[in-house]
Amino acid sequence: MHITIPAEPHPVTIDPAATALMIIDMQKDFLYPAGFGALLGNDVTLLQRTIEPIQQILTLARAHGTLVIHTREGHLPDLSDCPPTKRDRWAAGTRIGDPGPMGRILIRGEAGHGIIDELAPQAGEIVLDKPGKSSFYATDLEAILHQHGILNLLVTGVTTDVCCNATVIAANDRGFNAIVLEDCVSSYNPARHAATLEAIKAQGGIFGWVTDSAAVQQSWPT
Ligand code: C5J
Repeated sequence: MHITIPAEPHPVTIDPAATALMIIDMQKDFLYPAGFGALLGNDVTLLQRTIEPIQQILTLARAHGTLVIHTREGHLPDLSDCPPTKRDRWAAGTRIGDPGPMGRILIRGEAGHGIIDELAPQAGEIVLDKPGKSSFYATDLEAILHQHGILNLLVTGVTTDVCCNATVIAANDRGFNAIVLEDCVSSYNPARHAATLEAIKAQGGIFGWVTDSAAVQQSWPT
């Protein structure tokens, strides 16, 4: 059975059974006022507006047995999976692995690396640790999606312009349909958020589609 979701640049027709919900990097360090993102001077309330619509889509996915994949950006404590180029461009005190307000910055197992309480994964849901911005880089994501017969990704999370965008572009190159829910993604910078969504849906959907949580909820089979 297929459904058609209103979207830009045009409606997208998908099989819900071949669709996964991706919740990208909804981590305490990015979203909580006591986290690393806030320490850098970012307004985390811009990101927090995604929490409620993602909760709604997550509830829908759980009710229908849709594959849910939570990702976390982070590195091993010894930084062996962190290229020096990714670390050294930042000022001391704000680099990956430096002590931050919620533990070592972007290090697996630290408090700030964890997924926010509001979207805590349930047993059986995939939690994918990724050392890069793209969810496909140095992870088993592509194999997992093929294993579950997934062709379509509902993309949610943060940030629109960085890890969501990198994942959408990589998904498109690998033959997956990326459908971004605009109220479920956000950036510390509204202009970059808007520009990224514009680029994704440009040229007839060069990287994918843009829709919102209401359109998905109304289209999903009951
Ligand atoms: C960033 C992300 N912005 N999850 N990470 O460094 O978008």
